[in-house]
Amino acid sequence: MIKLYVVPGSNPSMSARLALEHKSLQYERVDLIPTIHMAFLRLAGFPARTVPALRIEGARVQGSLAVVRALEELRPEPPLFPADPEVRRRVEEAERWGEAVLQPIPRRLAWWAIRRERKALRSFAEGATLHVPIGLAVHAAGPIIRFEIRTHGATDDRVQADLRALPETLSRIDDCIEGGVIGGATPNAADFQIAPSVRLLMCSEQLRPRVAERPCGRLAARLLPDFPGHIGPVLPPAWLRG
Ligand SMILES: N[C@@H](CCC(=O)N[C@@H](CS)C(=O)NCC(=O)O)C(=O)O
Repeated sequence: MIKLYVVPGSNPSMSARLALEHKSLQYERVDLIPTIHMAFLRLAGFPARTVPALRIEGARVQGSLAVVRALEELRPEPPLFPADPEVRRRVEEAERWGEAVLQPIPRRLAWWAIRRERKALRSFAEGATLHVPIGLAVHAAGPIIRFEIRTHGATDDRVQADLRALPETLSRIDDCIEGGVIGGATPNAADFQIAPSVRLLMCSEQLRPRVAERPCGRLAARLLPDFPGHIGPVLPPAWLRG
């Protein structure tokens, strides 16, 4: 049995889920509480502390890029990468950018926002099985939120800089769609890496109107119609000007 360890609202966890579904692989999803998940994964024998983490035929695989490649090896059809080497190179380049540059942006934004609006945490847990009453988890989440903010460097300055660069970031994704690297009829590994991050941005009611009608917003909504999570208007309006 394949087991996928995730954290609710985690964008790379969603990348792994999309890849498993693309391959029509049966799997058990284990929802973990953020921060606690790090100790849990170590106890479960994983070498690192991040989700997504996958147990597959006795092996342990961690990191969204590695998970996708393990699934491709396990079940080559339908593929997650194009057969043409040049097209594949472009897909892998977009996927790497999605993982290294794009992925941390909505993660920082979400933790920054959750600190100001605790009920957002509850909204991300919708549909997850956490084995603790959600009201209690949210009530006791102060230390978790502070830890996650430190871990991911979700400072005011950083979030403001992310927002200033957002038009450029979204344009880069729209260019990938325009160039046919992502957004095709059959999604590839770069679609699955990038779409969850765009969709997580769209959980912010202030950012959603800036994203939803763009090609990247439409792609994210198509691939992830049911992504949970709602962040209210916590961003200072001055950060959104420009
Ligand atoms: N870029 C990696 C990182 C994944 C990552 O940072 N996951 C977060 C949850 S969204 C996590 O587990 N954070 C704990 C930590 O950074 O120690 C990937 O794509 O798998």
